[in-house]
Amino acid sequence: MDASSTNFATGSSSRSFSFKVVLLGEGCVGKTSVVLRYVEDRFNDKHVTTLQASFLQKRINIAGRRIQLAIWDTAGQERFHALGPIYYRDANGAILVYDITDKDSFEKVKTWVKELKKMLGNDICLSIAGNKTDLESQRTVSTEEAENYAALVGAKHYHTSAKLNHNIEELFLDLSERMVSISEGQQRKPTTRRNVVVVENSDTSASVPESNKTGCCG
Ligand code: G3D
Ligand code: MG
Repeated sequence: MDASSTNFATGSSSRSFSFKVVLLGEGCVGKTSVVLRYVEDRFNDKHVTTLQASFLQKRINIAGRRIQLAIWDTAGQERFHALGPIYYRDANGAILVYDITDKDSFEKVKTWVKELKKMLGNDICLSIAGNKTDLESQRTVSTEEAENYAALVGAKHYHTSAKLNHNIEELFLDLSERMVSISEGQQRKPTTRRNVVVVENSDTSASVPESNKTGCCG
């Protein structure tokens, strides 16, 4: 399913947005944990994944705007270097996760940034998450280096701990705000508008269930 084309109804005169967000990064850095913490507020539960990839949905409101996030998590293909463009195709935002105790995982973030910029240009909003801050004493990636790199490539950098629920909400909120800004900018220039679905009507019946749900990309 192309998550970014999900359509849903809005209430009153508010505007609605539907965004696809992908999680990228080396295996074991905590991608699944970050998503599960954000969407379901759980940690270290066994997550049922599909053969391909799965996404969880989350609805939020920002300043009167209703936003539906389809947050895509891998099924572990990154461990076999088998994560192809079909996964991040049409994404409005990407969260590149590394483990602050694992320097290689930070280098992998750089590889993903290059790949995304090459394939999707500058339209995609990027966030970089240095995860596992509860393991600060084992840190091998310096904060300065990570933040400088993020600034260089136009990404926002967050330090997170899925375990302690630190900065997870802030990470997604900031990304959502930036995706809305880009989308609203694009609406003023219709010719450059990409894959964001914006619905503006007065129908209050929602075509997508309020509850979070999983799905597979098929
Ligand atoms: P992935 O989806 O990137 O492969 P996972 O990563 O979410 O499966 O997490 C990999 C391991 O890191 C898991 O431990 C998980 O509990 C742990 N982890 C995730 N986030 C954090 C965090 O913020 N702090 C700490 N200390 N650990 C974290 P296991 O033991 O199940 O392999
Ligand atoms: Mg995972």
